Amino acid sequence: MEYHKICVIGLGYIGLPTASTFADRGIEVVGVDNNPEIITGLQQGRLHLYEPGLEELVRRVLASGTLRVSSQAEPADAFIIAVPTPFQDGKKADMSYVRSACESVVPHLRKGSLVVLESTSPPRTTAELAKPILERSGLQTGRDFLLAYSPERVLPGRILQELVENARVIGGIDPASAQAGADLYGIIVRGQIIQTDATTAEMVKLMENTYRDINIAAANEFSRLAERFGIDIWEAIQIANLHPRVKILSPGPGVGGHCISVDPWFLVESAQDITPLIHTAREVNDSQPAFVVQKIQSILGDLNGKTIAAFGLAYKPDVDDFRESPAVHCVELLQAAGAGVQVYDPFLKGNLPGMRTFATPQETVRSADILLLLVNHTAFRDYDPGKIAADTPARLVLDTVNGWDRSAWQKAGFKVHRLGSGKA
Ligand code: SAJ
Repeated sequence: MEYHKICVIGLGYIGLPTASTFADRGIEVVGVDNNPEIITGLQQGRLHLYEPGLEELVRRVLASGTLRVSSQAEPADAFIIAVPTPFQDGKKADMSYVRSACESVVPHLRKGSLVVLESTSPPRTTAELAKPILERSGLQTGRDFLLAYSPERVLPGRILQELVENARVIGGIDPASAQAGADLYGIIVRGQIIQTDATTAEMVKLMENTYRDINIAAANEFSRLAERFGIDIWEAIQIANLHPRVKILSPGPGVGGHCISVDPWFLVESAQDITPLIHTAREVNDSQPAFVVQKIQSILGDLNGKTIAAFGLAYKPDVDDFRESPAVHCVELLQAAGAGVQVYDPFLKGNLPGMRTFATPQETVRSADILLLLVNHTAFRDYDPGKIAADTPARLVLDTVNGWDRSAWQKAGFKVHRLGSGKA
């Protein structure tokens, strides 16, 4: 199938890079978002999110005219739906954005059009939610239009490369839809394109993120055991990973972001009775911030009146995304325990509600009792502990991500504690 015009619905972390990458191949792309601020900003060349290389790409395709942005969907050869699927209280997927995106396509659907859902969704969403809504157009799936599910699997921070290089799975509601999806993504993808059915593609995406969540939960539980048994988890994992069939991920203050900390719940919600492992892994990772707080209490005692200088609020290194961030959760728990927390994150523009943020590391460490490393941002790793020591009365460090060189900080006069290290 040939594609001359594509309509991408949702211009967030996935939709905007996807729309721009297609536009960069010379395809006419209309990017649609229902947030007027996003549309106005993009029309003026301003992006609402940070991703390496994206701003330059978006400006280029807007200037060349291959990408247009709009608040309304329009007829196209293919529609790509890339809207969020957050979870609501009670850990249930909020499918309202997917529902309204499908509804917005209905008036523009034509015979022969392809619709692809990219949003991470509970199993059977394409068949049981998207299909009936799209058929309100009077057209029938398979006979009149094509429908597929193709999960985005790109890593924030590497989105533009991974969009093109990663293997891409296309799950069709029928084989013709899978083939049409493969033709569409063949325009931009250099990695392998695998065709399957829609529900398998939905499961693949959820399994990948769930597998990672369970692996990190194991690492977090190992870090607790390491403290109990007086060993260093970072050393132990490094050694264990020399085994050719072992790849344990890293412990840390918890698992955040809008993907791994959310997606496993879609499986638990869909089949509560047969998912105890997935459920427990989520609970282990969600309880990790409380474990960090306990560790600080074991170092400082009562936190009332204590000042903590916390480094990092983002959900992971070198991103400007603070959603479901375990670092934010750690700070909130420390505040609830009576500590004053002074926070610094170079990726934060403006402020986050309830956080006392500072513009420089120097101001952040002033009057602190302890320095707490919560996110392994590259910029933090480059700190000179000698210079920091001159700006703070603190002589204690808790590193939750193994980001700071212990001996360098010790040389500068700090007593260094590390999450998962029970070694004296
Ligand atoms: N984390 C750890 N230990 C680790 C690795 C990560 O504690 O060893 C934490 C991070 O700090 C972060 C969270 O886990 O808080 C998630 O970070 P991540 O880098 O593992 O993943 P995401 O959420 O940024 O992106 C994931 C990716 N999925 C997989 O690697 C299987 C990405 O490919 C997906 O496209 C993305 O989810 C998504 O959109 O679903």
